[in-house]
Amino acid sequence: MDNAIRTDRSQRPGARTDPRLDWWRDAKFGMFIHWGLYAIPAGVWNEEAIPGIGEWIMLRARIPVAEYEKLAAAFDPVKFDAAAWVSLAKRAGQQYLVITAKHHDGFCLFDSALTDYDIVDATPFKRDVLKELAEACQREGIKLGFYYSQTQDWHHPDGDGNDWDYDEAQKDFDGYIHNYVAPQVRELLTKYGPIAIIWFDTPKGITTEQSQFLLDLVHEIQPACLVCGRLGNGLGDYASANDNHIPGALVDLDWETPATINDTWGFKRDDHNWKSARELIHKLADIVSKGGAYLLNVGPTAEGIIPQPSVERLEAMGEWLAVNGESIYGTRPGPIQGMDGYRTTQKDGKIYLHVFDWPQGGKLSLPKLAVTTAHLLADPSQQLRMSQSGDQLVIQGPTAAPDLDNTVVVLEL
Ligand code: FHN
Repeated sequence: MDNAIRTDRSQRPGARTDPRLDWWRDAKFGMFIHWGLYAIPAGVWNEEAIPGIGEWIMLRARIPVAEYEKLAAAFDPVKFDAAAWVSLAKRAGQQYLVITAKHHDGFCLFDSALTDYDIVDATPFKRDVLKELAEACQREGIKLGFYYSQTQDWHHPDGDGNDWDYDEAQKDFDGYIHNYVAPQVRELLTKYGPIAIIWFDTPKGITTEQSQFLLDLVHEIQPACLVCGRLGNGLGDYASANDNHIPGALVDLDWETPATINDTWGFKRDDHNWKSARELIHKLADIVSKGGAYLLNVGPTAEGIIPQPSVERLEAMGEWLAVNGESIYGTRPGPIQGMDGYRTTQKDGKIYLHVFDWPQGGKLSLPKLAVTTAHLLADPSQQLRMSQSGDQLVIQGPTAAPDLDNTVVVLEL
């Protein structure tokens, strides 16, 4: 067991059998969206670059609520286009989308009756972006999930985390969970159609009773809705790896890695540390070969634009998936694990061998497998020559690398 996978109830006997997760077990690849007021300062406060991830700027710079709140009046993302975001997810080959309905700063991207600190009541934009996204996702057949920060809320006087405006000792956290979080979760689950996932995060000191109460609430309103294991106290429908963490070996659980394309989640002007498309394609294959799902983040700007480097990388992943998606979607971990530079997935009597660095001369040496034929997934018309040598299966592929990112060889059993 990988100790960086946060535990949840899917570790109990019967793990991986709950049919409510069937679609998610096959989906493998989702789009995460971190978007909120923090996109305006974009990592800079009072002309000072604030270190760390962009959406944490309020805490890192200890910005008083009265100051931070003013950002709402300036939040006018006129270039926001729900259809364009969902279309990018589609082009990338992503099957589900999870957006920050409320992050730790407490600002709500939806029209909530519980507060005026939301996009409809507090900004000149006045549009409920979750509603627009829900409609676009419905049209395009993308499953929609909402990220909701259940414990930390730096704006709410009783939420966790803000000790610069509020006295921690005076906080009524249980009241906040029951009278604010719960009704907001109910809004999210009753106003936007079928919701695939509620992605809770940073449980911190939430009690077992409070986590259980939220879990029951979600399942009572929408029984099919999955709850991310970051609800806390070992509760939730699937496990969550630490941010950007990929386990070293197969993990026999339902699990997901949330990850960034650069370093931040929320948009940061100065973060140009972009992973390459090749690296991201490897990470996707690596995660799927170990039984997980990849929830890959974009952080749109304050205008509502997904940064171009993210778009380019996601499109490149989509191009790779358009050819090689059969080796990812609906697969399960393959029989060869732990071989450097190779990953395997499998489905329907086929093993998909992912070759990250094509060997010089095109000769692939694998542990012996009862394989009848081999061909490139990108070119089924050409059978590859195979031979057994000792306890090795040797496959002769083209001498030049067929795909510089990741060549998939199909081995038929
Ligand atoms: O604190 C958050 C962070 O801002 C971001 O939302 C990530 C995404 O997985 N989760 C928390 C840190 O683990």
